[in-house]
Order: sequence, then structure tokens, then C-alpha cells
Amino acid sequence: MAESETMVDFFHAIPKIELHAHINGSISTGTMKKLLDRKEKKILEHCKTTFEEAERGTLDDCFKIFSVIHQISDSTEAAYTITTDVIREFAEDNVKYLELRSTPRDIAKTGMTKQSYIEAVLKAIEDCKSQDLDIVVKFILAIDRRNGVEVAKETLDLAEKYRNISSDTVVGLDLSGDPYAGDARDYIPVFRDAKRRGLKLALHLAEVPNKEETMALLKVLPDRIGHGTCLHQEAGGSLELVEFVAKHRIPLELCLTSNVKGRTVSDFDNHQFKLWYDLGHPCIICTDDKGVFSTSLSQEYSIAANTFGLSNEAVLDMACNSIEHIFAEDNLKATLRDSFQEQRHLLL
Ligand code: 6MZ
Repeated sequence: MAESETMVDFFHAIPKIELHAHINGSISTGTMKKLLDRKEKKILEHCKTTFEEAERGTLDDCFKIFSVIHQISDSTEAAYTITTDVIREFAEDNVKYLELRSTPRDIAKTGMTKQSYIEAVLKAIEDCKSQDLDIVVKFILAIDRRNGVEVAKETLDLAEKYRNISSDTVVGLDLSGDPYAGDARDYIPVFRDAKRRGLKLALHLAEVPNKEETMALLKVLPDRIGHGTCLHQEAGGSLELVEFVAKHRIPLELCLTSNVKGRTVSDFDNHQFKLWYDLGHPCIICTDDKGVFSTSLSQEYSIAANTFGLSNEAVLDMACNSIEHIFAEDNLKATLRDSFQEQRHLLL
């Protein structure tokens, strides 16, 4: 077997943890085809729903793509199909623990409500449990920063409600959406309330430069940061932001292909991964939107290893260390640690 093929197998074989995956951004082309086959969706057949392998765009292009996908993912049946397929695809990529996130939406035309959307996602997760898939799946409800504080409060209530009836499948809240839209500081009381109610927070922070907003949100002490692209001075952040994140050891969910294809980072060599990894800071490699960006978690590990010259041991350590930052109970962490250690011996 050629060396490159062996390496592809290696990244695939590593047991992995995925903590930053938007459901509707993760739709594969296979699932997209299935959904487009429905007669009324044919009209969207030629709309762009992915960036091809070598293609790049802007963040604005990403958000245009999401609005097309949302027209295709507009019913509880579609939500169920998409979630089921996304879980299967991550399981096939040897992801052992997955936190999916998604924004609940109401669609009058199909009768989908925020509640029925959440229930469809939870049913897909539940049904996957009874199949022979070696993967644990949790769910984070997303607050889209374009939608305002009243919707965010409603999302918080829904997260609490479904956490209580889903035997801890719903674990927390995300803040996402177009980082140029609105002012995320408006949501701080909602995040503080979420923490009081025992929900975890995974917030998109500093995806684009915005020092004041970023510092205000950091003071809420989120459990994890999505992207953190512009925390450091050279990217429009500041030493104060870097020191705050480092001091509090707030883990970073890093999505290399997403940032390069969305052009918030010029190229892989200049990705913020290096700065944080060299500081010994908790870094979790994630996909963000594997469908939109034509990637997989194995591919993201391979890009990180090749760009930054990481040894196989270092890559395995990174996968294993990610376990410490999952939004799940200690006994699940212990089980994952044991099984990752076993795999490590087989892979080295
Ligand atoms: C910010 C993003 C994102 O919620 O319909 N989303 N928000 N930055 C990103 N970087 C590229 N990628 C995805 O999945 C799609 C939604 O996830 C958020 C956006 O709000 C997008 O509409 P769901 O499952």
C-alpha cells in the first residue's frame, strides 16, 4: 500500500470526538440528492449547497448556502433523515462521540414547529442508539444571533425542557449565525441564565474581529469557544483576549477547512491552531459543516497533522484529550478514555 494511503487509513482509524457540527451544514451530497428527489424541491436542484474540494468563498457565501439548505431541510421528515444520515456518516468516520448542534425553526408551510424539529432530531438520535452504531450522540440547541433575544430566551426554555425529558441528550446552548449580524452582547443575560439552569455553553466567538463583544462574552466563561479565529492581535484581537482564554483554559473548537474556505484565515499555515497548540491550550479539531465544506473529521486531522508536522502520537493525544471537553458525565468520559487507550496501542 502507498504511504499516503496508509496515512489516510491512519486518520480514519483514529477514534475521534466531534464537538462542533451544525446539522444542516453537515448534510452529505447523498442525503441532499435524496431530499431533492422530492418533486417540490427539484427547483433547488441547481443551487449551490457545497464548496467543492479546492474551492473557496467568503463567510457571506456560506450563509447564502445555508439559506438554500434551509429551504430543502424544511420539514420534520427532512430533519429526521438528515440527522440520521449525519450520525451514520460520522460513525463511519470512526467518530465515537458526537455533539450535534442545530437552530430550531418554525416552518408554517409544512407545519414544522421548533418543538417538532427538536423532537425529530431527538428521535433520530434515539433510533440510531438502537442500531448497531458505535457512537454516542448529544444535542446542543443553537441560538442564531440574527434572531434576537426573545427567540434566544425561547430556545433556552426549550433546551431545559428537552434536557429534562431526553435523559440528558440535550446538553447545552450554542451561539452561532452570521458573526457580522447583531450584537452578541445582547444575549449575555440568556447565557448567564442558561448556566444557572445547568446547561453548558459553546459559543462562536471572534470568528471575525470584534474585541469588545468577544471580551464581554468571555466574561460569561463559556465552556467552549467555537473558532476563536480573531482572538490574537495579528488577526484583529488583543493580548488581553489571548491571556484571558489561556488563563481560564477555555477549550477551542477549531475548524481548519471551514475557516480557510470561508476566508476568515488566509491559509492552513496561518491558522490559529498553531498559536494555541504551541501554548499547550486545549484544542479540539472539528468539521463545522462537513457537507458545505466537503470535508470529514479524518480529513481535518490529516490537514492539521500535515500542516503543522504532528507525529502520530501527537495526533492520537489530541483525539484523546478532546474527551476532557465533552458535555457529558464523568463515567462516559472514563469509558471513552479506556477504549481510546486500547485503540492507541493498536495504532502505534
Ligand atoms: C457561524 C454557522 C457557521 O443550525 O440549521 N453556522 N454560524 N459561523 C459558521 N461558520 C461557517 N456554520 C454554520 O445549521 C446551519 C446553521 O448553523 C450556523 C448558521 O446559523 C447556519 O444557518 P443548522 O442545523
